[in-house]
Parts: sequence; structure tokens; C-alpha cells
Amino acid sequence: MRRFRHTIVKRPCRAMTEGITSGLYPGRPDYELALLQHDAYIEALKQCGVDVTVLPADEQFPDSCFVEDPAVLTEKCAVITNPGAASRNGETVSIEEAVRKFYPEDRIEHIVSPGTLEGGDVMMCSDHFFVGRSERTNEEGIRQFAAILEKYGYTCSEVPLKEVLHLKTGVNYLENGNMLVSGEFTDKPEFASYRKYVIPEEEAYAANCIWVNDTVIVPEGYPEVLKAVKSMGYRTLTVDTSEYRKLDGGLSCLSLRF
Ligand code: CIR
Repeated sequence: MRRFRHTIVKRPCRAMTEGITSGLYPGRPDYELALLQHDAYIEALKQCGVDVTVLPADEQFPDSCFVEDPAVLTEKCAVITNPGAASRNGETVSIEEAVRKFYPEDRIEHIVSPGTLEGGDVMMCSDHFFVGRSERTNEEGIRQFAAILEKYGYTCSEVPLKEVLHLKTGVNYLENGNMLVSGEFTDKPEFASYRKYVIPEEEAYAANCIWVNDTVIVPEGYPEVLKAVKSMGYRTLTVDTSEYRKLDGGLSCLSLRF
């Protein structure tokens, strides 16, 4: 049974109000409220039995609290990505520094230009990794990622996506064969072998839940998804992510779990 021991988060910076947004969830984030929500998020992670490394805010990068995107951390290796969003590309430097405390030098790999990849497009299902081909993650990035994974005995397959920002915006694996799917991912043949819960359209944002050691953290305000996750037998915690949602970010984006 998989268990996470560590997590890495990064405090949001004041400049988050200038972060990238599709405008799907209107409004600019309230920074003070975002900080309180981040506190609660860290608390929830601790309740799942992991240690939490909290990196300081970095005003240079408005979206840098979304630490999931500049790295993919597995049991055997760390992959520093090459984010496709230009304003986020430099986030990899401080993440790599943090990751070095947990992985030996020869287990730290890199995606390099012209390949791009963001961790939000990577969904780990045991030893298989689904990778969304998106506006942020390109074919060459996926090719490099697959070659890295192969060295460590993992497999990888591509999932094209059209409507959402990242793969995990719309689909998330909760371990034990359970998967939350929404919108364009509902009928994807790639996920046919999993036990799927189809997220109601009005709760689409809550497709982005995270499994952490048999607890599932669900965003606050999505009663149908919460009920469904409880009925799968998980312990649940809820965290309000309203200020991150305004930047198209959710629960998975806010941490690296490994
Ligand atoms: C961005 O557009 O890059 C940020 N505003 C949101 C990133 C969300 N990250 C994720 O889904 N993994």
C-alpha cells in the first residue's frame, strides 16, 4: 500500500493577485484570506500523517504557490519539469533546491526545452503515469518524461485534453482503483478499467481532490462529491480553496506529495 511521508508547499505571495487566470471563476484573490486557507491546507496535510516543508513566498512568481507544476516526485526519482507557462518557468529553481534535500543527485531528472511539462498534467496511478497533453505540456515533454520513467521501471501514456487547464483539473486517482472523473474525461477509454465516480457538472471543480494516506481532502462547498467520497469508505477532510480557485488552482496544485 502506497504511503506518502513528505509534502512540500510554498506560501502564496502578495503578487498572487496577478497570477494567471482563465476567468472561469471570476474575481481576484484576497491575499489575507488565501493565507488563512493555506494555513488550513497545511493543517489538513499534517492530519494525514505527512511532514510538511513550507517554502517561503516568492514575489517574483505570482503562481509559485502551485508547487505541483514545477516538479513530479515519485518513490524512485524526482523530475524537475519545464513549465509551459513563461511566467512560471523560473519556479523550478527554488523547487529543485527543496527537492535536493530528499533525493540524491543521480535521482533528480529534468525536462528540457523544447520539451515542456507541468506536474498538474501528471496523474500517478501506482506504477503507471497518465500525462495530459495540454497547452502547458507538449509532445516532446511527454516523450522525455516517458523516457525518464522507463529508466525507473514506470510506464506512461498520453491523454489528450481540450477543455481544462491540466489533466488533474478534471480527473484524479484516489488509489484502490477509485477515480474521480469530470467533463471531457468521463468517457475516455484510457480510464475504462477504473471504478469511476462521475462528478456532477455543477461540482466540476471538486474533481480535484487529493488522496493522502487513505484520507481524501475535498474542497469545501461541494456536497455531492463529499458524499460520494465518503461512501467510497475514505476518511475525508475539507479545505476552502476559494482564493486559489480564482486562479484555476486547486488542492492538488498546492502541494507535492511523496
Ligand atoms: C496557472 O495557470 O498556472 C495557475 N494560475 C494555476 C495552476 C494550477 N495548477 C495545477 O492545476 N496543477
